[in-house]
Amino acid sequence: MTRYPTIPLEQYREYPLDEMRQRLSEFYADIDRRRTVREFSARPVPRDIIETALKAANTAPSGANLQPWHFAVVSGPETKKQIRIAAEAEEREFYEHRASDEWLAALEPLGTDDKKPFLETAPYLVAVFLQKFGELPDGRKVKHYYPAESTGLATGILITALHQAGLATLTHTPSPMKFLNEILGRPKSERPFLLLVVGYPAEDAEVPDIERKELEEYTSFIEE
Ligand code: IYR
Repeated sequence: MTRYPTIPLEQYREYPLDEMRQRLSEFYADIDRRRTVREFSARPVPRDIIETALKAANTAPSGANLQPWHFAVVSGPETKKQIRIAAEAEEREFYEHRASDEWLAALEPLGTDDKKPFLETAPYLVAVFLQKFGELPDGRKVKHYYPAESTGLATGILITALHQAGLATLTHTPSPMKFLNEILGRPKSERPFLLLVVGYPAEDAEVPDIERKELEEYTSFIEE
C-alpha cells in the first residue's frame, strides 16, 4: 500500500480561550438535555435530515480509516412491523428466561418490558451494523480493525447529531439481534450493533427521573 498524499490542515479552527469555554459550555448544556425516549410520535421526519445525521456519524474516527459500519435505515411500515415482531419475540425470551435476576433488577427502575410498540410508531429505525470485514469491488475481503470501538464512536456521533437536530432517539438492543441480518438482507460478515429508534417524542412522553454521576465520580486527573 502506498501512503496517502498529505494536505494542509486547513479545516482546523483554534478559538481564543474565552470562546472555547463559551462554545463548550453551550454544547454541554445542549447535550445534557438529551434523554433516551421510549414513547415516539408517528410524525414524519424528512429523509434528508437522517441523511445529514448519517454523514455526521460517518466522520467518526475508525481503525485504519476503514469505516467499518453500515446503517440500514428503515421507514417502511411492513419492515418495521417485521422487526417489531422479531424483536418482541426475543425480548419475551429475555425477560421471561434469559435475563439473570441481577439484570432484571438493574432494569426495574427503567420499567422496560418486552413490548416495543415504538418499533412501529417511530418514523425511522436505524439498524447499525458492525462490519468485521469489508469487501473490495473484486470480492476480496479486507479485515477491519477495532470495528466495535469504531462503530460505537460513529453511533455516538449519530445520536449527538440527531439530538442537535431536535430529534429523540432510543438505543434499543434486542438480544440476540441476528434477525436484523435476515430482515434487512445484510451479510454474515456484519454483526448487528444496535437498533436506533429515531423520531419526535410522543406529546405526552415521560422519562425516568434519573441522575448523572458527578464529574469526580467518573474521572481521575493525574497531574504529576
Ligand atoms: N434489550 C432489552 C433489555 C434492556 C437492556 C438494557 I442494558 C437497557 O438499558 C434497557 C433494556 C430491552 O430493550 O428491553
